[in-house]
Amino acid sequence: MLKQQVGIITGASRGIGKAIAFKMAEQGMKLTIVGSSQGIFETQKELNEKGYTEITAVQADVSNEADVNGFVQKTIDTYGKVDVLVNNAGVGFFKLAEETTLDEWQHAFNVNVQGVFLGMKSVLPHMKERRSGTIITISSDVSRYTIPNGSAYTATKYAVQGFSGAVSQEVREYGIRVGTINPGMVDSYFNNSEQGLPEKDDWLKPENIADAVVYMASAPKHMEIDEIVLHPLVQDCPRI
Ligand code: NJP
Repeated sequence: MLKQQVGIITGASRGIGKAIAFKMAEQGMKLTIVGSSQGIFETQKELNEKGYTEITAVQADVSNEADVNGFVQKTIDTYGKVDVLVNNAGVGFFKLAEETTLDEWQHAFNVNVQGVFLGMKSVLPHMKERRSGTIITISSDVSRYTIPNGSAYTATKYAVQGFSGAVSQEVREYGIRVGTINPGMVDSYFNNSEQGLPEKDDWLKPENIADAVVYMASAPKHMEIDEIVLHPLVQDCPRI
């Protein structure tokens, strides 16, 4: 189903985005992978070593409009189209509201919200012209309910959820699907953590989120999956 399709994955240097890149490459997709650090070229090398050669790596900042337009155009120039955009790049930190600095607040909104806006804004004219496309944003369980000590991060994910829902209503007549994947605790490098720490043994794995992305992207064309919510069993959270 996804074979020969073209995808863009942001935040693929590590963690969830890297797992998504591997799962999509396994499906036979051609990919542009994006990260803000040189780490993105390491992901490309690892994919190439597995035999996945149609991988373009771009070091770019998702909150910068020229960067985003650059990697979208590069994808179209290289592979001729964009079928799937995965807005995965994100930053998280957990602090009381009054201890959050303006710089931290703005950085979180720039990456988590503006990055998603710019990605969608850049691919939508192309997808509308082709009357086809799927946009998947890795949001969060805290886009639907609040937690203490994470107000700024929570606010970004509520914004992403609202934005994605409204865009979905704007573009469905063009055959474009827009959905979110809302995970709970995932064992990645998120929030300056390390991946693979023993205390995170029971958490979701990046591959679990990647499987959900593949499922959403490969749904039949007439079907839109608005949202997938996933939690590790050990995480006690409200039903919504
Ligand atoms: O985090 P991490 P995750 N431009 O830190 C990239 C959401 N989520 O995989 O700077 C471009 O391992 C960064 O690239 P680089 C979360 O909100 C997670 O867990 O090159 N890229 C790296 O590849 C986020 O939206 C949990 O290292 C930028 C990647 O983003 C998504 O899952 C729970 C960038 C971050 O990798 C992936 O996060 C939840 C920029 N300006 C939601 N800034 C969880 N892990 O528990 C960062 O509910 N990146």
